[in-house]
Amino acid sequence: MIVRKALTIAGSDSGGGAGIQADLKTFAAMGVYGSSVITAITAQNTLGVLKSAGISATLVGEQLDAVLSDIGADAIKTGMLYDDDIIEVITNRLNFYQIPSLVVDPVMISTSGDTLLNYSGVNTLREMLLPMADFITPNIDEASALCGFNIEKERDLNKAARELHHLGADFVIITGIQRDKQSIDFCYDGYEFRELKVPFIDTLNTHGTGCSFSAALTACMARGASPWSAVTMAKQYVTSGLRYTYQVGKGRGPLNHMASFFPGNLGDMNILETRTDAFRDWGNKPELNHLPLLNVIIGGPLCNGKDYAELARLAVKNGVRLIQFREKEGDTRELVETARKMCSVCHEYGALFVVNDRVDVAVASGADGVHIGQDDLTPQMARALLGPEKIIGVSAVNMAEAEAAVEAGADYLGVGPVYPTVSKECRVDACGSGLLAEIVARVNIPVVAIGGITPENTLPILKAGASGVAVISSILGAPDPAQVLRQFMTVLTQFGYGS
Ligand code: TZP
Ligand code: MG
Repeated sequence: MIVRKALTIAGSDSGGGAGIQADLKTFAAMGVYGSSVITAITAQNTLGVLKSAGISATLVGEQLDAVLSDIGADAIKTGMLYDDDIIEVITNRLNFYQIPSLVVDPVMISTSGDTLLNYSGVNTLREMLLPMADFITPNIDEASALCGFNIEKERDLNKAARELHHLGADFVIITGIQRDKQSIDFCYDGYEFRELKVPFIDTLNTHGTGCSFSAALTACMARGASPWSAVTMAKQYVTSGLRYTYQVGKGRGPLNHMASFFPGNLGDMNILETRTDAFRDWGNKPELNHLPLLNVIIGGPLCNGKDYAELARLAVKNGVRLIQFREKEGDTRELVETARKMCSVCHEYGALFVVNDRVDVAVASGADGVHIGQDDLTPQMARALLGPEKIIGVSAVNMAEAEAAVEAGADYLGVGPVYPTVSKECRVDACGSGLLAEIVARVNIPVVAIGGITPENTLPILKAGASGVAVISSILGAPDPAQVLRQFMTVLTQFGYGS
């Protein structure tokens, strides 16, 4: 199980839109495990902060020890820190635990005008915490306070970003700039300045935007993203949240932290990408183990009149580790029914079961994944729909398609037709083992060869480096399929199957 972990050190917002609550929601939506160290409690709602009180610095330190000595964190963010005593404890602890990535959101004053960090806290933050920061995400006012001069003109942004970098933050993001109907974050990584722009979303419900941005950035860093792509993804996350905000309370409501899931409009590229990214490489994805793999594809005219679940049983009993259900005709309900039975047979024997083309049938039958082609849903769409724990196989006929599929998040490739086939009208001629070998050398996921494969012609394919073969007619069209299955297994065993 690969689950990355993020920790937020911040204040509690009883209204749930900002602070610790926003951070934890954001971590969850971005697919990382979230923990929290509370520095202050605010009595707060969408109208403002009614009262706040700091937690004792000792107890803040104890919370940090509790989390970091056990759970750990791949990235940490700080938000409302309340006072200088708390900042001191935090910097001491963070020095001790050596966290890979630290995002400092130098929260000072709430949008409603309430003080969230005491006066001497600003100096302590600048002197102690800033030098440790991998990122700092101030708005214009906070950047001005830290730099000691007012940012008034565009060119002051450069100066401020340089100054914050000089003070020790590796990557500076001055947030919340509004110009020409665009929302702009001004970024500086010590090498170049870039403006990150998205269309300005005109909504009053912006409570928690800053917290959520820095939390999303932290989540992306915890997942191992590069700094620039982490900033881009974080901006995308907040933009979707603002586009699908809803009214909570009588004042400025929060962005919709769960926009990727609810209302979850996957037609929105922002949401699609946020959700796909959140699911990428995460969770208990079933492994294509026992390589090289014999992948039997069940469905189509050769199966007419036969019981698909029994065909699957025959295959998995003879050592097949991956069954694909490929049926181009039929009612959806019947397909789901058949898929469920096949799936349960496969699982009984520890084999994997994927469905061709139909992501809906795969979800409804509890399949381990889908196998999709170039005309089907994109791999990103499939990932967004299936979640993190499923296998996505993609068909490719050339290098460009193979590389694009890997980039799009495929878990394995089906490459072919390697030999001439009658089971499918293919877009290209048989490619032989040459192209197969080139693709295998270029991509870092398993490649399964397909098209006209028999026990007799399997050896060159395995020698070309394929992780397995996918077969229809030489097995389903044989008078004695079990015998052909055994012949395949003999060849695969020579190539390490079962050892
Ligand atoms: N994709 C490329 S070739 C092919 C598919 C689905 C058909 C493979 O079937 P057979 O009968 O094993 O050649
Ligand atoms: Mg297809």
